[in-house]
Amino acid sequence: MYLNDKKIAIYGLGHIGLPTAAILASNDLEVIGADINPDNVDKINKGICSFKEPGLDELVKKVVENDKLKATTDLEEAARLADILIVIVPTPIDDKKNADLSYVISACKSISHGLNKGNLVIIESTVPPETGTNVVKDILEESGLICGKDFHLAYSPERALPNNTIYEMTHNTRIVGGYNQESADMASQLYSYITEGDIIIVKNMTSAEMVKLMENTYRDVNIALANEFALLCEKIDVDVNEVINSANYHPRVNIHTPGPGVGGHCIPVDPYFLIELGRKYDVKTRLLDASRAINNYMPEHVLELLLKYKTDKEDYSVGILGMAYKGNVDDIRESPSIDLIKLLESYDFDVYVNDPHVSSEIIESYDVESISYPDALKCDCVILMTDHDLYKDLKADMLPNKFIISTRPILDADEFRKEGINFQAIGNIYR
Ligand code: SAJ
Repeated sequence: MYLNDKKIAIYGLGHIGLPTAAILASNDLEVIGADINPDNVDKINKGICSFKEPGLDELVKKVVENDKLKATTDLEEAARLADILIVIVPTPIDDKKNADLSYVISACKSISHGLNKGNLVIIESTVPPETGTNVVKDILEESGLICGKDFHLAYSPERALPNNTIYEMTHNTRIVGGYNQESADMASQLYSYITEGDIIIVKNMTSAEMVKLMENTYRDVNIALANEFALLCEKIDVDVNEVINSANYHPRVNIHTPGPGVGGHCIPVDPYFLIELGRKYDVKTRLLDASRAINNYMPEHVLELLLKYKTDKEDYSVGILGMAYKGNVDDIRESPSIDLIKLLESYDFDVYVNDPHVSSEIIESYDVESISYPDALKCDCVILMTDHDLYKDLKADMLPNKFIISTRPILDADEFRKEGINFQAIGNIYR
């Protein structure tokens, strides 16, 4: 195995980079974690993980204690020392909804200053198609080395669900696309070392970049379809989740779940990379545009339900259950709750937010008051935005003001309605 005695540098020690570094280090490989955030680097070198991910704390602590993982802010030194260099930095979108490649470019520039002959560079960050061939390759060749000859370059997208990252990283299929066959073979050898899943080598790097974007865009489009079904079901005597669950018994139907919008740093972001590709090559992305518009509208729809079914009471209070973008995570990136909070600013409601996974400091940085779960339930209107496990035990007698808007299918509407609760839900309106 060519990996023996090879050093691996991981650029970006976030939700994917840190688990990747820890898993590689736990396979007896020497790993250098390179990150621009000194606090993050200090914490990791003390064996501390700065975000919640089951099993990761223990893994990081173990590999740091065994001297298999060491973090640094010296990105160029990491490149000089490493044989294999993996870039796993964020690729957000800018205010024009275009990919912001600044982190990828910055990491690659650091790498090019320390690149050595025989090195293998792998990009894992989600990027627009052709980034590897049109952006990364040129930056790395600023080292004076020739791609495909002096060093190797490949692309392999991460696929890991938060809260299950370690298992998925060591079991899911990996897609690999190389600048050339040798690059692809070297990258697939590395991944076969850490995952029991299959390694699928596709035609080239651009193909692998496209696979990732298609996976997440598939989800965004199908969530938009579920949301549009919900909007239709609100006009008739139907519970959208009952009919979706029933339709999904069809062996070839997999309708997703309606919700208050699409959050996270992947699913609502990645489709814009394909929309950008469409603009670049003058291809109309009608479905992708429409799906993004539907999902972006859903927080507004939650507000419409509030305005339609609220009472005219003075000093009306709204208690939002959940700041995180989805259940049982502490991540608020692109969260629909943030969109709803911004929409509520135009009204004179007293807005409170409860979230057992998100700190009060973070919640209150959005100019709302963080509140306990019991106190949130005392608000004139309670809005369930995030499907945290904590909220699944909510009962009718816990709602003194008898009005709730549920955006997630974790409560039984009939149970609440027979107790006289004004229970309004996305896709299931109570008349
Ligand atoms: N959502 C719905 N209805 C659904 C499914 C999701 O409204 O049927 C909402 C969720 O509430 C959330 C958003 O969509 O707000 C996205 O949730 P998600 O579970 O579909 O996906 P993420 O954001 O957790 O996606 C992660 C990503 N990986 C990482 O964040 C490290 C993504 O790249 C993966 O493809 C995805 O997990 C996965 O499913 O593996």
